[in-house]
Amino acid sequence: MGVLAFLFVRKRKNRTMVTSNAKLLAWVEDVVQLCQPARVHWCDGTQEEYDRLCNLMVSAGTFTALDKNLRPGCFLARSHPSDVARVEDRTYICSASKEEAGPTNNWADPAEMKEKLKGLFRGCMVGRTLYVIPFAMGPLDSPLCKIGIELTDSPYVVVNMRIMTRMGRAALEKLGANGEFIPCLHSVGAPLHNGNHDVPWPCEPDVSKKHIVHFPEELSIWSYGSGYGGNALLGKKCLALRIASLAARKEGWLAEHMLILSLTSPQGKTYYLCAAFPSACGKTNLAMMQPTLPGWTLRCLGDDIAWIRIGKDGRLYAINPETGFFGVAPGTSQKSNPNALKAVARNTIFTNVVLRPEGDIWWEEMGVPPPAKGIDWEGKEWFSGNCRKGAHANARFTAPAAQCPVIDPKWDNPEGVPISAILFGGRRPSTIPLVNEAFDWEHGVFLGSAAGSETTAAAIHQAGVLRRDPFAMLPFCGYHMGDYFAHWLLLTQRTDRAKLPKVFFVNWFRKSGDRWLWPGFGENSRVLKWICERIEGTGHAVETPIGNLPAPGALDLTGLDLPANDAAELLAVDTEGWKKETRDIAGYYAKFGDRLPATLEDQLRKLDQRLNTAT
Ligand code: GTP
Ligand code: SPV
Ligand code: MN
Repeated sequence: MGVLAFLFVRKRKNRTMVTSNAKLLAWVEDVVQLCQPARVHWCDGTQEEYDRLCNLMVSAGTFTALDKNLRPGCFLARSHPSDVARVEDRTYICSASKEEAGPTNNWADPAEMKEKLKGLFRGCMVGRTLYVIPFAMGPLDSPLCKIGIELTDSPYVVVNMRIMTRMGRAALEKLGANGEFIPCLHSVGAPLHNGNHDVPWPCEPDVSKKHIVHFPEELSIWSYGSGYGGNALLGKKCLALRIASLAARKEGWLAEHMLILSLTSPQGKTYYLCAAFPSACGKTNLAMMQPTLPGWTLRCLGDDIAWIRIGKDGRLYAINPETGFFGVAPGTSQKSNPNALKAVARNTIFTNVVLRPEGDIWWEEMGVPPPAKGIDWEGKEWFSGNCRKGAHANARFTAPAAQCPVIDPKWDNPEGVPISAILFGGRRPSTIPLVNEAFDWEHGVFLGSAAGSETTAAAIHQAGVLRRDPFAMLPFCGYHMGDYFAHWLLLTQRTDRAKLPKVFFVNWFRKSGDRWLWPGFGENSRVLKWICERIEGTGHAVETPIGNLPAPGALDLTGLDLPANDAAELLAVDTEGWKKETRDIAGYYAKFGDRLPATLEDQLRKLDQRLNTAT
């Protein structure tokens, strides 16, 4: 027997000990044949394994261990400059027909794409270890829990997945001998041929070769060429949003790009809220915000993804399928998000931030002075006053959710929490008011479908351009967006409409020139208070052509130094701006053709009429 064949038998033996799931064993075998890794490692999810992989990455130069006193258990990674954010242009939904993927997704013929991917994956793990990562999205005993298996050649992915998901032996046990799993194949696309030295951040630097591909028919994911964030941590956007949205449509639930929070009033009543804002538009910040209004307590249940189903009582219940935060670092400060700062005090992985000489980290608008001299995200010497930014705009931290000081006691409740309000939002420097309540469910779905936002650094594209980002799901919906709207509208038939949450649209990002009109962050508690009062039926509103806005004096601005003109502008109906908005929405809706639900067309027509009667 040759050495290789011998190794193989040993490995196979090892594998049968780990699981008896024949489908999983066969798939791993196929991937080993295709990708030709040097070794296979089945992840058990233990602390010991995590520590070993972190140390391995320190030796390889991928990780820098931070100072044990300043940041215990923390590491810094610097990615390749070509690999710093999600690649939306390289992300595909390969449904049987282009029509099913719809006008908002990149599509390619599934058979052709599979062939292309096989070409890319052939031999792509030479010289590397293939890690088998069993993981669960959602509490293991939740009715919504889904099992995924990620096969990756990146130890960085393994340790991040351990923070972000319920990873390891328990997930494999839940899968059992005959359970179903979502196959998630990932490679950084950088084989290590004979004696090639590894680099700190292996990836495929040619962006045109990166591929993030979803196959809706077989519910599988293939990701090639990137090691960063949502491109590589496949439980997150690929599984928990794109693939889950397909499952949700079929099974009658919702997979959403939403935070989940609880808010308790001074009277002791608790409300659960979900909010969908596009990437880098404030979910993590709102999810763990410190209310400035006395007597109000906010707790965090999730900061990025919510899976929502109809409970036995007919209300909507949300769970957070993740167990960690992959949050935007720049801008996180004691003032903006003190709870995030506490969450990243230990056991956290920082990617693309500044390294301080004393072994701590720094980023722009951290609220502490920069180091006189440090190392920037590209590994170059960097000094304060440098015109270059030290941290990448999409630099992130990966931190365990349980470390958030305001984590809600119900955050990993298998049944989830009953939702009283859903918020939509985005970065809108003009026109869109601070807060607007939908008249009813259909109007709420209309507001969500028409949501727009200025683009951010979370994806590789031009930042700061206004684009429609319906339900903050533009890059994350696994099927035709028109059908997705219809799925939302259908909820009135699946449950009693009186049990559905109230819907609001918020905008923290109004500007006057370069200045924010609204202070945001903890002060957003004032808006949440009004929302709770509306849920209770006590808050006052005025009916306007665009929705219900806070009546004069209804928004609690006590103690806030907000100029009266700014307050008025934040809550005014900008009729001309909205007329422009309706024209823009009409143009956007035209993309969906006859898959646009008539209800939404009707909503747009009625809005137009209301605006025209108002003047
Ligand atoms: P993803 O993780 O990409 O989905 O982003 P996110 O929606 O969680 O966004 P996050 O909370 O990380 O905020 C991103 C950026 O928006 C940061 O730079 C914040 O400082 C800024 N931001 C968040 N909330 C507010 C706010 O209320 N007002 C203003 N002006 N900026 C905010
Ligand atoms: C987002 O872009 O919405 C994120 C970061 O939450 S990533 O995980 O990279 O998708
Ligand atoms: Mn996100």
